[in-house]
Amino acid sequence: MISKERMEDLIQGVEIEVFPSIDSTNSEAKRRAMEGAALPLLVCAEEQSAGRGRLGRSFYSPSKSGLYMSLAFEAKGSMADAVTVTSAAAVAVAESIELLCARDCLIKWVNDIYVDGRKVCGILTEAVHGERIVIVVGIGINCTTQEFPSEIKDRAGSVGEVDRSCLAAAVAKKLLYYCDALSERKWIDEYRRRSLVLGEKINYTEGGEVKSALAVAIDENGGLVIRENGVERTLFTGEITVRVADSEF
Ligand code: BT5
Repeated sequence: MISKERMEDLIQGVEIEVFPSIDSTNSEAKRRAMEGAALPLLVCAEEQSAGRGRLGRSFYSPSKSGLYMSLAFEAKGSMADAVTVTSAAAVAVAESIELLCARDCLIKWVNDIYVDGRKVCGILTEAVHGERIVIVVGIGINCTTQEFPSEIKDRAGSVGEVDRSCLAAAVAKKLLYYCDALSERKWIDEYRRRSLVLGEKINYTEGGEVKSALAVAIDENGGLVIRENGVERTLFTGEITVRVADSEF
């Protein structure tokens, strides 16, 4: 069970809500943010009936075998910094899984965490614009899930037995630490070190067209610098789907 009390012992100064079931923790965090909830706010659920990925995709969120969490906090600093939140979250998740599950993690630009060649976590960052700008970082980690729907069963994996309350608190703590000083990019070297795409030939889809390029660097903002026909450019958003060429990633 995910325990609110256990998390409150492990992390101070964060409002915490735990639901047995909810449509999406990101949707709930956004609703709360719009209602003026105190921040930072951590919303966790044992299962999601409408877990969301990017671009309208869904995130499989079965009961009690995963950690589905959203951390909402007020955006400080420039929006250039805000776009780096997803990469900060990827490092916070990778470090927490390595610490608590003893599994090595790789990060597939920009928002997927892989263990043993399988996606174990996805991250969805959204924002609520009102009197304050609130960033909502949604994180889904497969812990003990064994059976996946047929469309993802060859690509999805799990991190194994773990105290999900501890994992949630560890991720939230690290993410808040990194985001408290976003401009310092404290996580960027750890992001680069775990990159699955650096130095690889990739295929990316942009505007419905599949293109090939070489991934040459991750810049200071977490952008992916690619070389295509001798010309370098930087991919910024997670709205682009990247695949390492000739592999399952
Ligand atoms: C993501 O999108 O991977 C972001 C997922 C974010 C989920 C969290 S859970 C808490 C919070 N509340 C929400 O409603 N969402 C967030 P994307 O990169 O677009 O990947 C989606 C794709 O990953 C799907 O189209 C599937 O191919 C695959 N997928 C779906 N469920 C998966 C799972 N449980 N494990 C691994 N892969 C999955």
